[in-house]
Amino acid sequence: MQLAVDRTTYSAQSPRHDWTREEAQALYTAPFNDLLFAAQTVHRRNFDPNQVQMSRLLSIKTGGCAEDCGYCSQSAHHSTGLKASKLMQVERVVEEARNAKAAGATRYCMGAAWREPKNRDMDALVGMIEGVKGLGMETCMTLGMLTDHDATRLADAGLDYYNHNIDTSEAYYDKIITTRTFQDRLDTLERVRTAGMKVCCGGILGMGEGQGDRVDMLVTLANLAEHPESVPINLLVPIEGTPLAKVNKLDTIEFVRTIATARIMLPCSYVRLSAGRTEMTDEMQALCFFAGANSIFVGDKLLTTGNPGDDVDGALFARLGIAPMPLPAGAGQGARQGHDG
Ligand code: SAM
Ligand code: DTB
Ligand code: SF4
Repeated sequence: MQLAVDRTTYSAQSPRHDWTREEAQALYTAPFNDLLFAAQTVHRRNFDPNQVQMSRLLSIKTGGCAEDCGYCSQSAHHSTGLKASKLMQVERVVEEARNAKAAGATRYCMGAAWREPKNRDMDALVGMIEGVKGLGMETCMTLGMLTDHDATRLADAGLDYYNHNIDTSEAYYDKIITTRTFQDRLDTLERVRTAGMKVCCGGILGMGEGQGDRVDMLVTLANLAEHPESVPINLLVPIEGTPLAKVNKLDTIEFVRTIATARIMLPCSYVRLSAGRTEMTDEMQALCFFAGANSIFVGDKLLTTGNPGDDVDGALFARLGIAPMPLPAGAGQGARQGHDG
């Protein structure tokens, strides 16, 4: 029987970087069962389908951000009632990472509410990277825009991943953020690559965007010169006091379609079911894992909002027969290990 999803579209052995909008749209809108079958087929070719990678987040610098991202609790442009705080001490960050490791996380992601890091913060950031790596965990940071110099310093300190999301389509970007451009995001992503770090880049669904915006975002990600190793797909967590607080909820099936289409277009990337899991049923998450999501944030807190927590996730994993993914051999050694630069 002929599947509505053309086999040739998803059977390529190596990742493609020449996706057209039409091809991506055809996948996204295919009959749901065909799309999920194709996504699960691609998933099994590249990953253990019953393992999920676990990352843990920490907000190392909270609130008071100069950017005006319409979804964010941490923007100084919105009155969300969030208390701003200074950059955390290195020792406290390493202590938190130690607890996360004990609870099973293999990657530690440190986020700062900055437009970009300042020079005076770089020594502390380097100390955090070195301290967390010393525990044998992979490291990730998300600090806003980077200069070439910042990117090189972070890579030299051994930072494994840099998270920098494009968040939505280029066309919808200025409906959500006006203090920077889509191109600014792409420029930082290129600096991260040039410095030799792995890229974590995805977006947020449910911000009032259309289906075409979700498809276009995936086309941008898939047509980057190298696919991001990690692709976080967040479901908007509505925050009181932000412009997006009252936006209509996204249809669950649209969310799962986006995950499945991402899995097919970015076949070797980890697709992370990121923010918004506290609002998802177990069944929705199960569908997302079937569609190819194979990474989550663990612990009871993301940056400023809640997350299911280890007990709830442990119960879900047990029901689904999913196991935490161990660190691959040699991982957590840093982008520049054994490198002169
Ligand atoms: N300031 C840095 C930046 O914007 O790149 C790093 C921190 S920022 C909070 C990291 C990402 O979190 C954003 O790009 C966005 O994708 C996600 N995020 C922030 N608030 C969110 C919300 N309310 N719901 C879902 N995702 C959110
Ligand atoms: C990403 O894509 N999602 C994470 C991480 N990268 C930094 C952040 C989610 C934040 C959710 C809202 C909050 O907790 O403030
Ligand atoms: Fe600042 Fe990042 Fe929040 Fe935007 S998403 S307001 S840049 S912390």
